[in-house]
Amino acid sequence: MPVLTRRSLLEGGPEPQLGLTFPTGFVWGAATSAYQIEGSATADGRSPSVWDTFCRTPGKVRNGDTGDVAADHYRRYAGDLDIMKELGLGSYRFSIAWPRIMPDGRGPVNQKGLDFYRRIVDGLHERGITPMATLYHWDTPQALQDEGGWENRDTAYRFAEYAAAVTAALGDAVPTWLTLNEPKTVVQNGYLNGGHAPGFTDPAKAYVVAHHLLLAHGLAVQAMRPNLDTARIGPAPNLHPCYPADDSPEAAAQTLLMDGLENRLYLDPIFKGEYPADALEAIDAMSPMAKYVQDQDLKIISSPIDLLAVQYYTPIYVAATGETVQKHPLTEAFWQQIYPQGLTDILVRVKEDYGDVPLSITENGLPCGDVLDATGKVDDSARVEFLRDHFAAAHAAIEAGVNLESYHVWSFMDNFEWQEGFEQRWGLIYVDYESQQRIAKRSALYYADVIATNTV
Ligand code: IFM
Repeated sequence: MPVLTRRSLLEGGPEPQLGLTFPTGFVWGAATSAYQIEGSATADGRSPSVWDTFCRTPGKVRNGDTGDVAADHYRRYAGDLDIMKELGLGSYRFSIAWPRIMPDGRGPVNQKGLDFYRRIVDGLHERGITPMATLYHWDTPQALQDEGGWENRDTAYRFAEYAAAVTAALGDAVPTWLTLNEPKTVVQNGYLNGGHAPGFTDPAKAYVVAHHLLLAHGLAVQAMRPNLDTARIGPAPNLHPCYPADDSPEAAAQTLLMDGLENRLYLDPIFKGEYPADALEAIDAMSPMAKYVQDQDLKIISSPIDLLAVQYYTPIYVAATGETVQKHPLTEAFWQQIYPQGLTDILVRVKEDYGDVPLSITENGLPCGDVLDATGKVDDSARVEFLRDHFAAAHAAIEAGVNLESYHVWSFMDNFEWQEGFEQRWGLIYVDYESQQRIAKRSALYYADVIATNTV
């Protein structure tokens, strides 16, 4: 049964357009990740990940929510792919759950886990949607965490082994492979502020983890290459344009340092084969990371990539004290300021500093207090406005010469928002978690029009 009853929410016809047409061939997509939507946490041999453990630790996740059922996508995937087709998606970015493929964190491969993603990939192709797969969206197998997780260099080699196994099976059927989703979030939330699994608040560990994540990326690129003829590989960092909060030289200096820790720490090693000196100096005062960098590591990390996946949510403003400052309206997420120009700025900056690598926006979106009203509709006008302004910002980057090829809205559907549980809804499609019914929000209808016309 179609979920997008066209115009059902829009009494006056389509949303107003800005008249910005994207280049022919521009790809419109949407994104999700495994633990956030799949559920079926113990099905077909899946083992616990650090998030299963974290969710069961009292006080860590709002309302004690877990991803045990989530949007039940593992069982309802075919209907969800049908909705994607109705939307007109050209690309669907999903993640593969490491604990489904290698339940013990190392071989042998669990065929039933692999079969699920084969069904997803085939189902997308049957519907004319191009798959884009992320190999790591934070669900480290608990078995590896028990051996030290990302603090343990060996985890990077286990990740490469898993990446090789998955690409040996699915290969070029997935034309774009993304290695790590937002390594910075693992470092900052998983190891600095403790809000995410595994829940540490330890800078010493955090930056060792940063190096091992980057090493895992490089080792995975090398391990996957022989399995791919045409498919491309890239990382998916979240980038934050950093701006001084005032005109003082102190704010400028603090902003530069913030940029080092937020952006260059993850981009310089991949594109330039070196860590940024200012960030390293700051890290030296907090962490023994430098001692963990072995000969050849930076060569491995800078193995050539084919594209950069950019995730943009918010700018960061930095005061002379080094503290961050709010300058723009917030979304329902306390950390997210609405500033579309930041998207243009970060895309242009990547081109200027790192060259003309093809770029894909692999996440952008917001939670906006979405409510299912008594008539069964979700009028998320704030999301329509947010998306329109950010699409326009992407268009401006293309006009400025950025090689931007696609845009993936976060998220295709409501899902488990990590420590916020199910309270924040980020989807184009509303999920009624009681009935597991899917309901198209106003933004889904808006997005279907954008896709159909390639115009914002
Ligand atoms: O839900 C997350 C996603 O898993 C990673 N990027 C940010 C999103 C919103 O917080």
